[in-house]
Amino acid sequence: MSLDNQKLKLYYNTALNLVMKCGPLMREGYEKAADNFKVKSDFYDLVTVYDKQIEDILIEGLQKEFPESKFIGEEESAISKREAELTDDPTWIIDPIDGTSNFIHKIPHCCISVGLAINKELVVGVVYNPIANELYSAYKGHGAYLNGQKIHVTNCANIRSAVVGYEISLIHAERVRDKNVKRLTKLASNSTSTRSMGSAALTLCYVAKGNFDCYHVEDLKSWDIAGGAVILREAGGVLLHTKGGEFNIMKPDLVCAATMDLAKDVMRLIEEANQITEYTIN
Ligand code: 2AM
Ligand code: CA
Repeated sequence: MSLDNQKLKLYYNTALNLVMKCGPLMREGYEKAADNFKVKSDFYDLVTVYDKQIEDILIEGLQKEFPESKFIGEEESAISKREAELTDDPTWIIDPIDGTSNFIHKIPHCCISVGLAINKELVVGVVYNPIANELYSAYKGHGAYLNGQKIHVTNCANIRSAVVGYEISLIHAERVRDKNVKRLTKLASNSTSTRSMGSAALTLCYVAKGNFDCYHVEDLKSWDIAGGAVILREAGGVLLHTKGGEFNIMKPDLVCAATMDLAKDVMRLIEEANQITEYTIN
């Protein structure tokens, strides 16, 4: 299927408008969430209610405008328990609330993330943090924007002068704890600063607009990454598979960086971390 620019722009504008339409609902959930802290089941249910409502609005709106669409969404996948499959059809990859823990705890760093893949290529990305009023957007070949202003990655080419993003909370999962502790230790010891923001989509945008210089994450899902991946690339960033090969949105283990030299530094440190057999914490 060949994709003309006008159609691409229509996909982009429609996604932008729909995502912005969900802003008030997400803000409402953000304000309410803390009131429900004490009751654990409610607290989870509440998040699910907002996640589900936002995803429904997005899917309904996109389906209506583009009946040819397929969808991969965090909520839809949780309900259907089907392993998501990416085909050549236009496929919207949706995370209705990324940064869930931030959302619940009133840390104003959470967002709605939407990516569009056509012929398995990511071509549109919209990431919206309605709490901080930050709307990141991009479509293939047209640059990346924050609230309408063009954004670009830094020119950082060396890990020693880099600000690195890393998800500390992934250490929670025992299966991947050892690898994450080693990699975090290596990257944090060799860079200027390391930050853990709790939203993969927004961290990709932070690299895109030059707050961070690089980010490495594994074991996440397509919807955590899709929207931010387009924004990062359109802002001039490098996006690779952790081992240096081509990035795959359906198994999005990634290194992203402002420059290829920096990406190589990150991959070298990951490799060194993988070789660690013993370490001492003192
Ligand atoms: P979420 O907020 O939608 O759960 C940091 O926590 C990042 O990793 C977030 O983008 C978060 O997405 C994602 N993530 C995915 N699975 C996770 C998990 N099991 N534990 C913590 N974060 C997870
Ligand atoms: Ca997510």
